[in-house]
Amino acid sequence: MTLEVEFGSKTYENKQRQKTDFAEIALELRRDVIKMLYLAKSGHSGGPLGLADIFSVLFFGEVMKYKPENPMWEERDRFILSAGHLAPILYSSLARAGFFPVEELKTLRKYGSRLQGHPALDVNLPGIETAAGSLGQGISIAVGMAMSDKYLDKNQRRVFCLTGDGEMQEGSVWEAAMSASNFKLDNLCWILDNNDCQIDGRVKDVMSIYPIDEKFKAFGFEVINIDGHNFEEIINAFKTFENNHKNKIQKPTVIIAKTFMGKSVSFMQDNYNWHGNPPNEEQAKKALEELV
Ligand SMILES: Cc1ncc(C[n+]2csc(CCOP(=O)(O)OP(=O)(O)O)c2C)c(N)n1
Repeated sequence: MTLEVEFGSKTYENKQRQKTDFAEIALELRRDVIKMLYLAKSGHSGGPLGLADIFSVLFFGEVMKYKPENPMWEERDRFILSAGHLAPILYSSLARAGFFPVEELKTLRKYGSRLQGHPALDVNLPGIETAAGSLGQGISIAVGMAMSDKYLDKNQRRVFCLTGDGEMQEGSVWEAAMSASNFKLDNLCWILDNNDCQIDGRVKDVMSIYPIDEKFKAFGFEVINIDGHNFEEIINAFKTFENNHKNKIQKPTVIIAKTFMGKSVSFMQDNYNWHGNPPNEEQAKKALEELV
């Protein structure tokens, strides 16, 4: 019997929540990721699963300001997914936040879909601020946005940007880091997904980026190290960034989040072979059985 996949239509408000609420949302996001990847038959499973806890707080815990019914609201904070291949977790979060119908998640990577394998701009998917996928570029775009907010428009908006840890091997990210610090971008929150996995191995074995917190400190960042699966630590990290911005500390903030690729699916967790593969039917069934 083939696996029947339904997404339902449940959406969640962006508001202050208890840890148990975040756990419930993160579970829904992880289930979405498995269903989307199974239907798409291609794409990245591991990274998106590892980010569900952080995204549940970022999008549904009143961290970012946004209005799903008015995606281009002038006062919104912007989120840039520099590691564009992690798109499934962003699409799931945007759909569950009400930016577009949850049902559309089943079109991931299909011909003509607005949910391309990497975020695209020309498909006009609400909530997408820039195209991404060529690693190392999104963070520079985020720096440019933060500069224009702080110095040209002089507004109170913030820019949140997520890079992968393998992505840190791209030279351009370090130009972005140097610029963010040079231009005192206290409105920039850089989130580093530190799962120590990349496409073909452990980050420390392919080309080590460590000690990564010392490098960011040397570049002039306010550095916050967290367990990216501990809701209290995630919530506190974003609060610290909020205060850093309010207090105009004149430094960018980086949250270095220790995560597991494939988190919560036993046969995917901490296994880099799941960087860029979808589950087959049997694997999707098993994953969904575990994600309850
Ligand atoms: C400039 C560029 N080079 C190579 C790739 C191919 N690529 C996509 S994801 C990836 C690995 C990225 O590793 P990481 O940022 O750690 O992501 P994770 O494995 O945790 O999903 C590579 C090499 C790309 N998208 N862009």
